[in-house]
Amino acid sequence: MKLIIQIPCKDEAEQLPATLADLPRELPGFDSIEWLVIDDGSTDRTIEVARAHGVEHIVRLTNNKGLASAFQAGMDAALKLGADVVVNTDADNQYQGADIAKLVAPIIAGTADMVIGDRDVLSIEHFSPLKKRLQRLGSRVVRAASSTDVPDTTSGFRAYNREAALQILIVSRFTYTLESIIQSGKQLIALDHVPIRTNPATRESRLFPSMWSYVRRNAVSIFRIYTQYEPLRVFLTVAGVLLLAAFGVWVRFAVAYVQGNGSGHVQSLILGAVLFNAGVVVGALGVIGDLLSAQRTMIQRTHERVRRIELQLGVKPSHYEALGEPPAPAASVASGSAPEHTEPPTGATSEAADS
Ligand SMILES: Nc1nc2c(ncn2[C@@H]2O[C@H](COP(=O)(O)OP(=O)(O)O)[C@@H](O)[C@H]2O)c(=O)[nH]1
Ligand SMILES: [Mg+2]
Repeated sequence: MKLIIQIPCKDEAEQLPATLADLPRELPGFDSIEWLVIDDGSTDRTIEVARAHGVEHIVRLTNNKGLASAFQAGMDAALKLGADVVVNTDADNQYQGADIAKLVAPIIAGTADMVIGDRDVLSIEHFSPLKKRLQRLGSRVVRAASSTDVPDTTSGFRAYNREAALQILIVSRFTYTLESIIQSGKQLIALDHVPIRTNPATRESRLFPSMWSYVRRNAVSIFRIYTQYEPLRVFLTVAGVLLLAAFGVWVRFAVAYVQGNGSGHVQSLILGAVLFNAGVVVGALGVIGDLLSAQRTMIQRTHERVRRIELQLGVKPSHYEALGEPPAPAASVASGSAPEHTEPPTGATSEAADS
């Protein structure tokens, strides 16, 4: 069994040494533990620092793609590097390396495909009371949307087995934490959570420069992801409200009409018609959304199978730099997570190897 611990990084040269020093190199149940840093267009010495501290694998995105894209690139690479279990942790030493044993335990026991570290948000000292309340509210919404019981939905400290890693396909560019939970709730991925500890904050969050941006981005993400997965429910609810309002206004007109004052309430008649039309249109959007959602499920299943085939074929990870290897030639780093040739272009590689 191989465990790969992946760390998405954007300009983390300062924090990375302490984070890496805390990571385990041996754990019961694993023959090997390797580290993978996904460098998301850092402009500092993140890569050199990672190398100097023993990171075996680097996925180097050419420019800043955002945490969700980096996470997805990391999962893809970890699978192709032969990981049986992938653990994701943050570069800022927020989580304690010793807790990785707790994270992987349910996976080794075969009782979960994906395990989320629960920080017990209420007990984190550097979170303001408002942030704690928002966290709890957000987590409640995600639990309802995903039909799961994950207490800490924005935790980045997680373990995935191969099946979970193969199935999860993040579309959102900004957050993977919420989408992966909602997706797991809808797919054949068994979720579990374990209590974990956190270290005092080493710096401010880079993902959320302010409380307002935290609320706005998470609220928008939850709404968009929920609508992607449950379009019929969302749109039909809105359509129901509009139709109900339309009938309410029409009843008002009908009462006035019966009382002989119909001409004084023509506005109600028109407003009712407008609301009715809007309700029908929104309902139709729900039906279209539902069809798209079914398409998405099909595409996702196809994608999962493509991944399995890629692994069998031995396709190499994209944007990948192994220890001691020269940087990948430009031609092979140009295309997102698209499959690549199993052999790097020979000319460029041998030239680089000679030098
Ligand atoms: N790939 C990628 N990772 C990022 C980016 N911004 C932050 N991160 C990483 O995401 C993790 C969490 O970031 P952090 O600033 O600690 O946010 P927090 O989770 O709110 O504390 C760290 O490992 C960061 O290096 C980014 O733009 N791209
Ligand atoms: Mg942090």
